[in-house]
Amino acid sequence: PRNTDNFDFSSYHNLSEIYSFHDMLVAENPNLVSKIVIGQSYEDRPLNVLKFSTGGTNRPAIWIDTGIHSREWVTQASGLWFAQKIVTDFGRDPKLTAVLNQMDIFLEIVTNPDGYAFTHTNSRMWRKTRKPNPGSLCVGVDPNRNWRAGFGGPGSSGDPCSQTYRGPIAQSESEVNSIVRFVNSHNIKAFISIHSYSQLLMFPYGYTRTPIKDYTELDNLAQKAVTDLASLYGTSYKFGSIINAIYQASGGSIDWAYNQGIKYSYTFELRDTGRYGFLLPASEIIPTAQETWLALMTIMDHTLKN
Ligand code: ING
Ligand code: ZN
Repeated sequence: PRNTDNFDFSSYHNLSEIYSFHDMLVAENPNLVSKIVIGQSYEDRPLNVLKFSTGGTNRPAIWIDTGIHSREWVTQASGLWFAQKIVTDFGRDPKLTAVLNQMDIFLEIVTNPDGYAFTHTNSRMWRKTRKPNPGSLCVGVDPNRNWRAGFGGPGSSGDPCSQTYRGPIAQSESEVNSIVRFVNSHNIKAFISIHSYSQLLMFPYGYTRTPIKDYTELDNLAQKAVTDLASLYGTSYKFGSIINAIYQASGGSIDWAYNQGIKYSYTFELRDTGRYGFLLPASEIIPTAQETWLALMTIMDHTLKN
């Protein structure tokens, strides 16, 4: 497609198609959208972040990432749909317009581009980064065990061949460290990281059973968000802290974000509950993105008002 109106959101796209989409969206909406390259991946691909902003300097902002695990294709596909939704709803939807009148939204659609390219060319089920591990034939680090939040603890592995290999040190992965540097130099109020699958909305912690200070507020907001999500197609989500809702996991991004002082730190597991798993049919992309958007709006609206 030569413009985003002809972009097919109901099918899965490769990396070059997604990167062209970024540039088309910026070209078509220069007063709202810009592209920031926050770093380079291990294989030297740009780490692109879309910035949606109506002006100001260092405004309070919402961070959303999709595709940190490359095989979770419905997440990158939903990220594309969110990007288009923001430009079409700005000035029309009062809630989103209110958010953008005071806050910026940062959206990293392909958070693990090397892995994503590899899922198209070599191995559909690739999850990790593509950095070689010295002394091992196994490649890659789990970019959601690599953050400095309980790094090295239970629910992560020291084995380079494991799907949850944490890496040699916290933030060893460029894909992770680039976000760390970006977030630390911006005014982020909500940090939302999107995975699939399992239909869950979770908040910190994953590395410890100690409840967060804001447990009640985040639990109540999660409940409201999943209720709003279900209002569209009846999709049922569970919610709770990571360690209670799914399993213990150390070195995860939202635990790090919360400990940096970003109160509204959430992670989604999108459709489905296992029938198709990571291989979700493309016919479910748009409904998944639409219902997820309702939950995102609930979180963004609450962030704006608090
Ligand atoms: N699930 C997440 C994982 O990294 C998760 C669950 C989210 C753990 C946030 C810790 C923090 O294991 C998938 N499907 O990747
Ligand atoms: Zn994941």
